[in-house]
Amino acid sequence: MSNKLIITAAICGAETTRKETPHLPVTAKELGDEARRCLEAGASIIHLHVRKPDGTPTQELGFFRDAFIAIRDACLELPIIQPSTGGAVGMTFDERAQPLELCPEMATLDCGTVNFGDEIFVNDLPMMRAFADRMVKIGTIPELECFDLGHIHNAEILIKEGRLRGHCHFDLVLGVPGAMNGSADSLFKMVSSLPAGATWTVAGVGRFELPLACVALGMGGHVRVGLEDNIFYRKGELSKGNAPLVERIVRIARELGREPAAPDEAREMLGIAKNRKNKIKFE
Ligand code: KMH
Ligand code: ZN
Repeated sequence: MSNKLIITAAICGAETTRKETPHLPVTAKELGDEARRCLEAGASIIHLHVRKPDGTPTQELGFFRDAFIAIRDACLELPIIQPSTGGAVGMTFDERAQPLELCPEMATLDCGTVNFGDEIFVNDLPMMRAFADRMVKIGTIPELECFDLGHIHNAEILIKEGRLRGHCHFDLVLGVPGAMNGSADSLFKMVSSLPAGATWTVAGVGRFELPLACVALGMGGHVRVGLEDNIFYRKGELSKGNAPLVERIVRIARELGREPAAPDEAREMLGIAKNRKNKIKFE
């Protein structure tokens, strides 16, 4: 089993605004350039949301296609482009599913309804089943996003129903107000509840991003950082983009004897065939 570290860069998100940070990439060109900087810094997965020019979150296919092309054209080596099927709170299944038209190598599959700040992010089981079936049909690997302990058990329902076969990769998102908090104890509980053989990434929200990443590095997990989850480099200091957050994780990981995985190494660790990228529908 590889000791390498898969770093996901969540470069844009649906909630972070340009008002909060001027470093947020919004246009396809900005997303492409930001993905290149993150790849060069050591990320192998780009978790992707897209925006309209005024910054409004959207799941429209055209915006995703433009961003996919911009990322492909900007990067020397193609990272795993992982579009969100979560979108923004309040979007319908049909809206959210649009990026699957591009046959991505990987996409998020949100594993349960959850309080999301003052709002509710709805992911009922019928919706989860529909996303899982669509992804299996087109050969897209789901990243099972869990915001709470019960979400892992929801994913297990999909596994028991035979909807998810093969390797499972989880993204444990901790620190969303209203969901599982950002303590190390929460991470331990989540990890000890995962099905045998699963791999996992931690995404700590806000001030929990760095400490949870450090815990995950020591536990053998993988790490997600980026302006979707956290806009600060340190207290009171905005991160000048996503790459400085990736670079810091690489420095810490190397001290612990963990090298960042290149995209093809990450593909192998996640059970994505090397030539699967040829099936992405860029045009
Ligand atoms: N924007 C959040 C409501 C995902 O990407 O799948 C949902 C989200 C999860 O970001
Ligand atoms: Zn997301």
